[in-house]
Amino acid sequence: MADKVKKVFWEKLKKFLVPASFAFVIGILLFVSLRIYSGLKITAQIDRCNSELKSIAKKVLTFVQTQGEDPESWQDLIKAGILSEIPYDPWGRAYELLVDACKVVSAGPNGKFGDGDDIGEYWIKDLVLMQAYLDDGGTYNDRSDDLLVLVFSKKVGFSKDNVTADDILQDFKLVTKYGQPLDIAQYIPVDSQTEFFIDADDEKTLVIHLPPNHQLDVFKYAINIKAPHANVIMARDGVPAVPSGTPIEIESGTYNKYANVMKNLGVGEESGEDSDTEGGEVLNCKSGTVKAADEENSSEENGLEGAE
Ligand SMILES: [Ca+2]
Ligand SMILES: [Ca+2]
Repeated sequence: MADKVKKVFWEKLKKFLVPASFAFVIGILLFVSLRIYSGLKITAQIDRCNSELKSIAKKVLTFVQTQGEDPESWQDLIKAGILSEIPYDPWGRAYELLVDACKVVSAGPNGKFGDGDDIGEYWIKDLVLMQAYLDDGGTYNDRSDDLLVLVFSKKVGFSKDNVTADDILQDFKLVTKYGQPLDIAQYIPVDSQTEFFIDADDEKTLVIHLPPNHQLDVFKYAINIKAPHANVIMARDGVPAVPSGTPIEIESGTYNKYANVMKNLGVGEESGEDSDTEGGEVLNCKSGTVKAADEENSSEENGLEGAE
């Protein structure tokens, strides 16, 4: 009798257990395949995001090359006919244009900017010295107003406070066209009064007022300057300057682009024409103040003497 009861019990249990475990297994399979599916989906979205970013970065570079300046927003690219609309990432959020970093960024799968899953692409990655030239500052026979003008591939910043022009100059390597290194101190003697500023129009151009006893012009067309090392000059996004493989020739000439600016710094005042020309702005690196070049001729305020 007891056996019969047992048998019936087992029969009933089996009837329950078989479909239950079947459903359980199906459930697990479903769960695993959903996870795989969403993982694959995210991977595909990331791949798409990466390839979109590459194509957008190329378009921004086209803008920079054709317009000669960085775009300020997507609207600039739309106006220029390079983009038809604001680009969106695979998660439906607008890509961001980080102009200082020369980078296009997606907030990534989590939708938040500034963390590890962001995806980005530079249109200009490295900070490289593009051009270097001597500007005679407006007075041909006077070395005291001579300038060394350095044009970089992207906006520059500085990695430490109270950087002096001497720090910057010592960060360069001078070599002859034939590759022989030169002692920079011999040609640009250290002078703590040396002033420098970033051209506020493009923020990529660094202008160094050379000490009056510099010898750089002796070389005329026979000297190269190598891109700086990482310790002082950096790109605005904190990417350190990388030494360029290609030395850049210093052009020697009678550029007067900065004569107006130097006049405002109290240098070379007796030089020729009174320039009320394009009043660019001067960013004084030490005080961090921006000053309109045609504001006034007050050389005391804008800190030539604040150099030490
Ligand atoms: Ca993110
Ligand atoms: Ca001069």
